[in-house]
Amino acid sequence: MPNPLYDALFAPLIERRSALVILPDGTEISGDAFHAMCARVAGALAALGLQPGDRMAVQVEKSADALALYGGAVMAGVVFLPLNTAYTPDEVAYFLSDAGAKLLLADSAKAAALAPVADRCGARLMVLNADGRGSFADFCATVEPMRAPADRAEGDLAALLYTSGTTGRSKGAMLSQKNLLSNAEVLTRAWRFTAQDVLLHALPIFHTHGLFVATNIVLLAGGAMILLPKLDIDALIRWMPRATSLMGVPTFYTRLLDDARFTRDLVAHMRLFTSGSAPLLAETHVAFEARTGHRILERYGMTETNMNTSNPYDGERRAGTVGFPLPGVEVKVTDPETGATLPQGEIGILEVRGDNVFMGYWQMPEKTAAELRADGFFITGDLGRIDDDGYVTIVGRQKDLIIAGGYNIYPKEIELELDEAEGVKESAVIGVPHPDLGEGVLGVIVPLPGARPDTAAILADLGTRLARFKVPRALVVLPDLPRNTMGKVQKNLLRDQFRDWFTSRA
Ligand code: MLC
Ligand code: AMP
Repeated sequence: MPNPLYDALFAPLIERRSALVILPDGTEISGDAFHAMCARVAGALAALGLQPGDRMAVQVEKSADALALYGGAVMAGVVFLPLNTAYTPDEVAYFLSDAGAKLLLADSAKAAALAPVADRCGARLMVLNADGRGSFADFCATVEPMRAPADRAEGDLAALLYTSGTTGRSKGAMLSQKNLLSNAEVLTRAWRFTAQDVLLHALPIFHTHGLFVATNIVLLAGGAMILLPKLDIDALIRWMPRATSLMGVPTFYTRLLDDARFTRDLVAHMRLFTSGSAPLLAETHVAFEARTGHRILERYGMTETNMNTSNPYDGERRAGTVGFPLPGVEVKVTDPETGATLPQGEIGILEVRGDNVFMGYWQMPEKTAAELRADGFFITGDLGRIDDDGYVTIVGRQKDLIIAGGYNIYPKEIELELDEAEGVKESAVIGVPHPDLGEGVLGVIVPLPGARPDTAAILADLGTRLARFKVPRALVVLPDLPRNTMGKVQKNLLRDQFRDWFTSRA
């Protein structure tokens, strides 16, 4: 039975005896062994009663077993819903109920806190730890591995990835098999991945970058990956002589450059470094080339669209730009007010169309209609321009969004919480330059008359409800917020005022 994503990415593993996954301790998992892990997961999902199209939420630490959950879901036709391990039980509750997930897999450390949440949302909770143990693993050991994959078509939903919204409510981006497969094919060719490649995989596997870009390309090319649980510069340096490629967010590259062991000799075996998810400073690009002789290949993507543009593999990788539209992807720049296409060179909203663009937001037809035009163009909310040579440059964002270390943080979600805090009249959350994360989150609060808000207590309380990476690193108290004549908070003035907040404290 056809299942295009499984057929292209996972079926070829059955015949493969060479290493697909290399673990930090040097253990190798061959392609066929990894396929067996996926088939067991698929068998378990079916035995638990999950049907093709049902959603499975996963909040587990990164491991080969965690990656096999993705393969198992694809094989069983179950929709994969990965969740940031930093999300609090409150946050997980929203995703579970919104998606109507039938199953939640979590680490044992979180199971107690998640049990009532799963219960409330009607999801079955099972445990999978990073060491491969837990009730789900035990169950997998008792079932028959799935033999033939579930029948799926290109247009069927493969994954649901939540992205926060400017109104504070997260939206589930529906990604079809075709969205994922077409992008993997395009990127594998564009970046020349082959069976000889060994990717240093240090990104989280709950986002597009680490889950789809990194993993799908390695699977499609028949290459291997060194699977590190997280960014660990010592491990990167240790493994680099064995690898051919690294995909990272800009923080990967600034941290590597901060380490004297990162030298031209160390990267002698590497052929490609890519960067994305957040802007790479031109100075990082230049410093990286001076140190290593390699020009980082910067590309631009989104959860909703997978990858849209990329600097060329051959040809000039231009610092400060995100390169050209990928084959099969159309990019245009439009007027934010009218939606009319602007002449080349002018700044406007980037819109993209292609097989990479998602199917819409899960059960949110109005939001889908507002961002995905009837003709297939997706309104990214990124501001950019296309120069005479065709290079796309992102100059800013129309959406009120902070990107810290490659994680998206929507100020509105935090402001809604801060506004409720004791002694707070109103708040504004801004992103200002951060030496390590690109942008850091800063909260500005205005006290109620006569109140003296306890900022430390407010931040501690926020951390119980919001993932730690969203919690402002500091709260500044101001008598009022700057507003324009329409009454809108002028965040640009706040960003100017606090521009040096993190850099001066580094
Ligand atoms: C960790 N922390 C962060 C953070 N990561 N704070 C803000 N932003 C981040 N990105 C906080 C933790 O909450 C914790 O705070 C403290 O930093 C230490 O945590 P850590 O886990 O030890 O951090 P570290 O390992 O150093 O992680 C930093 C990082 C990581 C940059 C390596 O965040 C990372 O791997 N980012 C990649 C994100 C990514 O893959 N994005 C792709 C999205 S897809 P406290 O308070 O507890 O001390 C996409 C589309 C596309 O955007 O184009 O790719
Ligand atoms: P996410 O919703 O997590 O997928 O984040 C997508 C957003 O990340 C995009 O809309 C951009 O704002 C940003 N982004 C991704 N790649 C780049 C890049 N190379 N340069 C600047 N911003 C980027």
